[in-house]
Amino acid sequence: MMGKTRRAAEGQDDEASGPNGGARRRGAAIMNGAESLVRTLVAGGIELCFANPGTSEMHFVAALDRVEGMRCVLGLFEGVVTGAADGYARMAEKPAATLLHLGPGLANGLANIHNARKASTPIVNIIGDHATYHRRYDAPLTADVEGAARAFSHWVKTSPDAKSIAADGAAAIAAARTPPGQIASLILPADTAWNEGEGPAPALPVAARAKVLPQAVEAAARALKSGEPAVLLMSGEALRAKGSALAGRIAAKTGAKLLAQAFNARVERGHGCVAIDRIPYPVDPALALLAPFQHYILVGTPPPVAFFAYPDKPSLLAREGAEMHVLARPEEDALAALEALADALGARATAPALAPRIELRPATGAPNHLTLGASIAALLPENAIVADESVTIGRDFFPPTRSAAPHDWLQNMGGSIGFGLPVATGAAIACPDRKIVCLEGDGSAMYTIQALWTQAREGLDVTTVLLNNRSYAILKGELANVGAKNVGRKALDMLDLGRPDLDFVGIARSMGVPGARVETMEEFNRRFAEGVREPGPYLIEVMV
Ligand SMILES: Cc1ncc(C[n+]2csc(CCOP(=O)(O)OP(=O)(O)O)c2C)c(N)n1
Repeated sequence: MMGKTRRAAEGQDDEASGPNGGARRRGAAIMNGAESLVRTLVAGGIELCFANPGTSEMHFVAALDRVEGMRCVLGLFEGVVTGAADGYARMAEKPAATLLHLGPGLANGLANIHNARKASTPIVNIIGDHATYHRRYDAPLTADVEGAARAFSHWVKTSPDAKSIAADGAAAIAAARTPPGQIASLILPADTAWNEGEGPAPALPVAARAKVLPQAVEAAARALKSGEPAVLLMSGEALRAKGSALAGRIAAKTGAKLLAQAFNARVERGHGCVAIDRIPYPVDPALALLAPFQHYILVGTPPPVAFFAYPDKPSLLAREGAEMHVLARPEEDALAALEALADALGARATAPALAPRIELRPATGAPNHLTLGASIAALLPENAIVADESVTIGRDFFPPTRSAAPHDWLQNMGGSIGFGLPVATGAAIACPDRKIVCLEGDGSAMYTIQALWTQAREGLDVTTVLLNNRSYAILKGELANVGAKNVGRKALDMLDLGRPDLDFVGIARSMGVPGARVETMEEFNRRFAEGVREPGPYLIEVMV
């Protein structure tokens, strides 16, 4: 340190870096890196930041008050923050930002980042880190943030200094918006935030979805005209109303079956829409359903794969020798591809089969997978958004809701539970004029139950149907499916949520969300109708 102060040795002797860590220059108001970044986000169309901040993000938080146009929503656990960003972007059709606290904050949020990534949801993660010169000392919160982010992101960068952060922010937004939607993780060291920045950077252009090659359309048309059994397997944009209407025309013209993957990011459905069944989650029914098909026209999705491997069962669900024809890859323009395919088949004017508008009656008696499905179908309000983490009980909800009032159905494509409540929260912020119905397993709920607090604080219009079966029911089935032998008390205890029983009405109340427990379908119908009629968050605990 000879001849140099400690501050100079640490690279802090910059006139823009004040003793209180704030950017300043004698006589002139300047903008620090954090504010440059927030303004860049707003310029790039990001209006929402889901946050759980810490010391290293304080300059970003402070900048929020100086910048118009950025709403910031607090989540009390990072899994709520990242899941809400997923739900928001699915419905707003543009990314939100998250604000996460160093490696551990990111780690807490990664499971729902994983789910968003599998759903091709765009998110811009801003992850605070120690000041660049502080990292070498291995202070308590030091971790390999880039390493952790890389495993779950399409784009990762540590912004090296305050002069770079705005341009890096613009690059992160462009990366997130790259079709079909990506995870961009921008790491913001504390001194990058507090030193003098360059001011905001303008938004970068984003490539539109690429058009598919004519050969892809021709091959699909040939397969559909072959007379051999064919299925259009769809995901992504193809499951929105425009896509399914086109697919419906193609199916009506050619006799092809329409199917969606078992789990999908967003399906527009209900009466008046083309109804598209999903591949079942259990392997045997999936194999049985798919056994007849020789040709798969893949629209924005890979070939069908079993969720898990099981002894003596195949990983791939299509029959052996089935032919795969990629009409559109996930990042390509599936709607234009379906239009071109409809034209090639002369199907543009063929009337699709639409889910009929029929009188649906709420069920009575004991709550179970069938009665709940019937009541939800009958009582779902028009234009609702369903965030579905109903796990085993909800496996049969899809068919009866085919003729429900038109709605969007959001599912977990990443399989990491703790998804439903945060996604419902984000969707409610994206669509304040729509009712959100969250179908939630009790086991899954306990991962990110704090989302209820955010719903209460923000006054969000979410009715949660909490399916309380006091168990990880799905895993009881899986125990048998994987061939586990000599299952005893210790194993079964790992799948049981009793002792003590959870009281979800009490939990919800403690976080500002009113609720009611129901034991019969008659009570459910009354409470559900109430929940969807009244604005604001509400929870119905269904004992099943
Ligand atoms: C992050 C994560 N941890 C564990 C699991 C394994 N898992 C899958 S479903 C499940 C239980 C779900 O329980 P619940 O929501 O009550 O639905 P149920 O099975 O009772 O229908 C568990 C623990 C998982 N998928 N993701």
